Amino acid sequence: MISVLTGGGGGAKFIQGLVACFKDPESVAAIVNTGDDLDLHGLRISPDIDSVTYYLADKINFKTGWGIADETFFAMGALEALGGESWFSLGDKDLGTHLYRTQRLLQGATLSQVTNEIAHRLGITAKILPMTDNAVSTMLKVDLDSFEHIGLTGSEIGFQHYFVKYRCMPKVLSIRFLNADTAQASEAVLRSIEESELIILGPSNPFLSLDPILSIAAIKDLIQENKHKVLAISPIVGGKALKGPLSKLLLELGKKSDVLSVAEYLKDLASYLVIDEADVSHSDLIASMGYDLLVTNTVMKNKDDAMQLAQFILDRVFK
Ligand code: FO1
Repeated sequence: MISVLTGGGGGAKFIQGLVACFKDPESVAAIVNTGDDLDLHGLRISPDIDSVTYYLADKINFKTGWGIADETFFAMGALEALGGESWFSLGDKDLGTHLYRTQRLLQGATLSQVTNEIAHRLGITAKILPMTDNAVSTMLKVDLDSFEHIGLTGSEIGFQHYFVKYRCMPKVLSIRFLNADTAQASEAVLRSIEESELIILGPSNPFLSLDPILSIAAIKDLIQENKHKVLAISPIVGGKALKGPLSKLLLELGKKSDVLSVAEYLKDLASYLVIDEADVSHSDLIASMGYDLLVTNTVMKNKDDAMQLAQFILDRVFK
């Protein structure tokens, strides 16, 4: 059993490669960030769950890392023509997922149950586990003078407003996870961590994809108790994040945009760290933090790259 904590496109892409390395995909569990989730147009949208689902169903729009391939946006076009909110692009096929999830939640199903129903319907046997069935929201306190906006009063915005509406332009002052203190980790998540021979922190943004998951105390405690079997994959390569705001965020949070900052940040959680060949010069410093260091190509341009990275990890850890 292998559990992967994931958020964003990078983590989901890696999971597709990892699952492809197994003849029994049900031995892989994705523990997915739901801090990005939002209510929009009366629909409950869970972007990181959908990215993992679409990757594992081979339906993903590989170019963006979210949404469905060969998508159309007629519904959004019609909404826009009416002057409705259209900053968050929901494809016509993707809307089917949000309609189904919202309908099932209204009928009293949990997010875990709905996620499992959708995965099953799409022929996915790997486990896709929301970090919690409660609503936890990633909120960012930003410098209102650092970006163009109309009429924002408070300086705290939700993740999707930061990431999509304002295109990560706001200067981030701090991040918090609303309701994390009362949210319950799903039993399936805790069980999967306990039963796993290896727990992987995916190549995801530590602050925006991993921290929401770890903001649930029971999960963070269990990860730290099992640190000896935790492996992290650096989301930074050669001082840059392959996608998303991680580099900018590191600088705004007073850190350097390099693999050392990530290694420092994760050192109480993981015993292994996988870094890219581009960062091999940092090996000694990282090893001095106590990591068992693995160096390989971590840039996943396609599914084969993701499979190679996953197989490299499996070969080294289960040697
Ligand atoms: N990301 C964007 O940059 N622009 C969008 O319009 C957008 C729409 C969208 C719709 C559904 C969905 O599941 C994801 C979507 N994303 C979009 C990505 C989303 O912001 C994710 O949270 C990121 O992948 C980071 O986790």
